[in-house]
Amino acid sequence: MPACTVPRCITLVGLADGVADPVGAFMVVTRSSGNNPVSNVNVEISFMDCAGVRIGAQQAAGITVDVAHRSVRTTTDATGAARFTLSGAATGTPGSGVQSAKIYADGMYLGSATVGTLDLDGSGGVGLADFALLAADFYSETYVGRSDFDCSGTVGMVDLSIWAASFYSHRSAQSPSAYAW
Ligand SMILES: [Ca+2]
Repeated sequence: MPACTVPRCITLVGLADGVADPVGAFMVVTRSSGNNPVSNVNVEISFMDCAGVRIGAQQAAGITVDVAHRSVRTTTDATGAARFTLSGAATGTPGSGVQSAKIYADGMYLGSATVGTLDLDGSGGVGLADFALLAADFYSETYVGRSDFDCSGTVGMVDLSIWAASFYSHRSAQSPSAYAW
């Protein structure tokens, strides 16, 4: 679809009291060629090519988790927006690279996004064990998408500050209780 808006970065977050950290909110907006919003479009985020990334089995109301296709989906509202805040984590090993998540609207490819994970080891929410992994990514010679929260193409000081803000907010204090994959 022309004139659609897709994120370049997706950040998987932890939870607090069972609610996914709102810092991870993003949306895909679908518009017609006449630039009008299109409602009831099925928007799917595919993580099939995102090695080292896992998604919480239980997401917010309205978001369907498709285990077989390693994707999540929801439909656009009256403003053409499909809204997501996804709980998830890295597997603890570096994986997923640049623009690895693929975004589709009613099966049509719209674009792709880099996937960051604030909870890098997938347990205990966002904590100091994750910071150790983040620091390793920061010093790594190899690009690591999971720690590139601003999807700049490198892991730098901005990413460290984004992670620290999450840590101190305590809104990602829990990891998902179960993972879809
Ligand atoms: Ca953790």
